[in-house]
Amino acid sequence: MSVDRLFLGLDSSTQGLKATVITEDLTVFYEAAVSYDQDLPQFETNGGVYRDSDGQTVTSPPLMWVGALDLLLEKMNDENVPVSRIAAISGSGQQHGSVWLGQGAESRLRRLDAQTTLALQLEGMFSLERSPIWMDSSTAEQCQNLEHVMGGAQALADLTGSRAYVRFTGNQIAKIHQLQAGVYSNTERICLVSSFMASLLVGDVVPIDASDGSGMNLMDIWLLQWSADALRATAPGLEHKLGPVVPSHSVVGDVHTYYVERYGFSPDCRVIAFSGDNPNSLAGLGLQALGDLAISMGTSDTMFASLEKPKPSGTEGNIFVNPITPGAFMAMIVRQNGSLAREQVRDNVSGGDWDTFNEQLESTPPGNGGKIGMFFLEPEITPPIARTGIYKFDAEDRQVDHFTKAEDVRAIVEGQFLSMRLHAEGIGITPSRLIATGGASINTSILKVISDIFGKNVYVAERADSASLGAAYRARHGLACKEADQFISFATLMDAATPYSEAAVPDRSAHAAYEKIFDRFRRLERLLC
Ligand code: ADP
Ligand code: XUL
Repeated sequence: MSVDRLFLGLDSSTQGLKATVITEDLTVFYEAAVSYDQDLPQFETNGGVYRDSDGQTVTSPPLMWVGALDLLLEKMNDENVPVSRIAAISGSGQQHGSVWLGQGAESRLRRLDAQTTLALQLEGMFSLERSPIWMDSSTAEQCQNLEHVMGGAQALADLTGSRAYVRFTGNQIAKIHQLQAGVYSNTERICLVSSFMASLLVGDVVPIDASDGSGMNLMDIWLLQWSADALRATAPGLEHKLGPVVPSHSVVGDVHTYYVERYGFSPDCRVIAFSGDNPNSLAGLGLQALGDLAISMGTSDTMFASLEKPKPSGTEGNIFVNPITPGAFMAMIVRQNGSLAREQVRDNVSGGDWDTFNEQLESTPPGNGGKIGMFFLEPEITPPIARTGIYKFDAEDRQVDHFTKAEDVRAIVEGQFLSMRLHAEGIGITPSRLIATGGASINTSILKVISDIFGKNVYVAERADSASLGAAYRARHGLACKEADQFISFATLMDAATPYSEAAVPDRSAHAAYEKIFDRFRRLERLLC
């Protein structure tokens, strides 16, 4: 009865947990979402996170992620989703975040009881009640040390795909080992957000996949295994706490009886290794053609592309193992000041309304009359800027205090995507077309600016949630590989996926306006680094 089978993709992101269910022919059957701030208010997060007063430490409670899974599955039951037909599940996690499981956690996971909620059963299981997440920038010291021990930033990048990054899990682990030695020694296992969510479903600690594992500064991206040197430079006994690395298409187990008895899942429902949200977005967009550059505008803004022969940079960007094509890679650039920074400007000058924001954007000329703005409301990843601030320059490069409201709107959007273009070029990405995804990709006024800045067409997928959709595709793909007992090309399965539609085309004179200010932008940005 293969026509009746369904596949579930989850996305455990910064602000919430999403689900996308697809049919065998890749049609979206059902979607749902849980918002941490709204649906789990008892955790008192803001945008899903806690920001410490030091301006650097950013964490989230893993018990909230656990609670969100039950809420989402209850919703699916309430809305009569035929979960018994779900043949496989995969998922995305916000990258780099770590979940610290205390002694006895593995046996607690194995003993899950369908009579009561996950949160009630797993409370107290964590050796760290607040997990460091990707927005954390408190590990500069550990990064310096890792690069030093590994022979410099370029040597570390050549091995792990990235120079040392403050958000990368290995550096977060080193910090906890140094500052909270008791926590470290009481920790039975360390998961990524992705492998943790998969572990909840299987009822056992499951392996980290090679693609999300590339975001830790710990894995040899060529051999797809932990680097003994990087582990040693990070913390003692780490290999055992991390467990093995597996290819992204691996089956990591079947759903635990908890889900069979409580929600009606089939006991044969397989769980395919979860991965990072950006790798899964690449899968969701079916991004394999050279020259296709994805721009994902979720909480962070990211840019990524598939590539075969990467040259990791000791200064910027990240190389990850490709989640869908064995032997291939993906290049990525991340801007922390993405949607949340745009939202802050929208709230300050557009009355909190995207339509007003768009009217203001469209009322100003491309290039903003020479005015350039850089909004670092949070410490920035690309370019690396630790101190927050808003910098505004007039057409003569003089720093000024004020723009008009409409100029502010144009300045933030232009500043964000001029910087993206600059750094994409920095890691050798020259796109022939752009594919936009993530929450802000429904905003065509923003897409128009992006198209003009790059001078390329912008396309959008039918669904903005490419991370949960990509996870559903990977569930389908992982099961197909398992059933064939060999690797099957992802592309052959994707034939049925909906192609992109054109959302913006560049205007020649607007593009020329950006060409004119590009070098100025580069120079001004460099002054701030
Ligand atoms: P994540 O997966 O990181 O939680 P999403 O991909 O769901 O994030 O994107 C959420 C973001 O989308 C919100 O923070 C919001 O700023 C942005 N967004 C939603 N609608 C619009 C819009 N019309 N214009 C611009 N941005 C939008
Ligand atoms: C990627 C990164 C962010 C998170 C957001 O390196 O830090 O895009 O994955 O969920």
